[in-house]
Amino acid sequence: MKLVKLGGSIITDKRVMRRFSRKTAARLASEVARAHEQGEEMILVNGAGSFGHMLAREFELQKGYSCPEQIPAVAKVMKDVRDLNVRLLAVLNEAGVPAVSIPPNVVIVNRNRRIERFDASAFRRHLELGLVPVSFGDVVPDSTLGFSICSGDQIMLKLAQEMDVDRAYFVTDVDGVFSANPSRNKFAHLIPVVDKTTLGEIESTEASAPDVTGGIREKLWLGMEIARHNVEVVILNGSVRGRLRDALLGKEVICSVIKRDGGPDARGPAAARPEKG
Ligand code: IP8
Repeated sequence: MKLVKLGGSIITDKRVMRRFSRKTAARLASEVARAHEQGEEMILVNGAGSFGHMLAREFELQKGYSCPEQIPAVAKVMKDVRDLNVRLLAVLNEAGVPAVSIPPNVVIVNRNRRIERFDASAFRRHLELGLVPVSFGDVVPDSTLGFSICSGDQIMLKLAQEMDVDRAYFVTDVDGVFSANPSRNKFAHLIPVVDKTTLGEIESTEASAPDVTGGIREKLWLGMEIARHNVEVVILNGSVRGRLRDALLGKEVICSVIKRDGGPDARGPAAARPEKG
């Protein structure tokens, strides 16, 4: 099975509150559809982008409950991220992907910001019917903090632990993991194979304030954890037409890869070649 996370930076305009990048999302949906036609099971996850991070940061929702004023903000963020997920479902269904929503707040309970309970059967039941489950970064109940944020990346990790996953694709708006921010540092270069040693060399590549769910290091740490479950992690640029489709179909694409277990079967430097099927 393949997992695909469509990041908030690619399906929303992160600078403008609640702006859905419909055209890009529709194109990516058609690329997912091409891969889905091949018959492989898929689970999708979408990030929150400007439908979640801005308001969550303003009300410090990532810290958990601190005052009653947060509660209307919790409801608002949960409505907004649900709205984004439904918009994504619409373009996926239009493209021919039988996508259904799995809302995190009903299948996940956190404990101190980490997933404590996860109902994988909700995903399995839909997969058995030939549907494509789509979950998303959300606010969820938290047994110590009242509520907290569960990122799409954390859901990807949980799915890698619980399901029979071969590859996990992270679709962003850059070619992969860079040594530094390429728009600010002319010496920045793409890191084709990311492992624990390269992690220490990566300068923060955040364009602005980091997401409430953490910066590049937190995201890469989660990527390494996913790889420890015998899953190859591919980080690629969804703003380049056809790149996600080609990667899903097993073609060579420009990207960064975290090898299974960060291990010895490291392949080719400038591009990754995911195996067919
Ligand atoms: O965009 C964040 O999910 P992410 C969810 O996958 C909220 O990190 C509510 C900000």
